[in-house]
Amino acid sequence: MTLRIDRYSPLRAVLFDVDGTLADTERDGHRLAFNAAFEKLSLDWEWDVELYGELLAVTGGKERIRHYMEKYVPAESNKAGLDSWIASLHKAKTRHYVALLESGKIPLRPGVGRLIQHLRDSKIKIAIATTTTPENVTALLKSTLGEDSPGWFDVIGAGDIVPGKKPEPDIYLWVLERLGLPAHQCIAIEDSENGIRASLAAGLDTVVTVNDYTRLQDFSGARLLLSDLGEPTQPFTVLEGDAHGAVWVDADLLLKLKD
Ligand code: XBP
Ligand code: MG
Repeated sequence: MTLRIDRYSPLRAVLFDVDGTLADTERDGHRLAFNAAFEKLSLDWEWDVELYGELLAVTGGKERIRHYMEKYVPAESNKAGLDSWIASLHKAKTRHYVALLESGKIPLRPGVGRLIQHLRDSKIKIAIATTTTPENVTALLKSTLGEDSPGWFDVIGAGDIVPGKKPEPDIYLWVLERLGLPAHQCIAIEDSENGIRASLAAGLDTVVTVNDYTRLQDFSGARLLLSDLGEPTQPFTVLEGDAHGAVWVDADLLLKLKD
């Protein structure tokens, strides 16, 4: 089917979350980078897979470090200059994380590259709405989709540019404003409860693709809950909702979800 996208189309942009949605970046990406930064600063902290899953309740790396300190090393969390200490620890973490991405070890999740290309071909805008640091987004896109791929996105909203990180809707509202589009002409793709709370609060229909850290979370309000975005050779599994007989996500399916 040839899609006719004009200013009245019910679907003019797709807003992608990053961590857990574009790629499985948390367990073998961010977590390892945090641990490498701790080691570099001679801290005897180690975030194992299970503890990291618990810490993911707090979005944003700096916020996550502060939360960990308050809960597990409270004496340390009272020290003077804590904000700048956390900021420099987090800078080291970002350096490790970007190096890890540049080594090409973290691939996109199934269907992500295909859907991004298809939306571009269909003249549907694409955007990013994430709590992660901007350098991380650029490094992930370049290492998976190519050097010029950050330029494919009409808007990239990332990191500390808004006051409230997810589950606050701020980053989605920021991206919508820059796209110049109302929420009802857009759709969000998320992987976590904090993420969908943010997107729904911004008024966005939301498709969720779960991962190992998020599959048991509460996704009430999702238009569709899927294992992943699916590929023609690797169909998705529908966990909740009506996929209208589709086995991979494309613009046709996303448009049907807007009816
Ligand atoms: C997920 C996050 C991020 C990363 C860490 O965000 O909570 O904070 O875990 O990134 P999303 P930073 O799913 O919205 O992309 O350390 O750069 O904050
Ligand atoms: Mg996410």
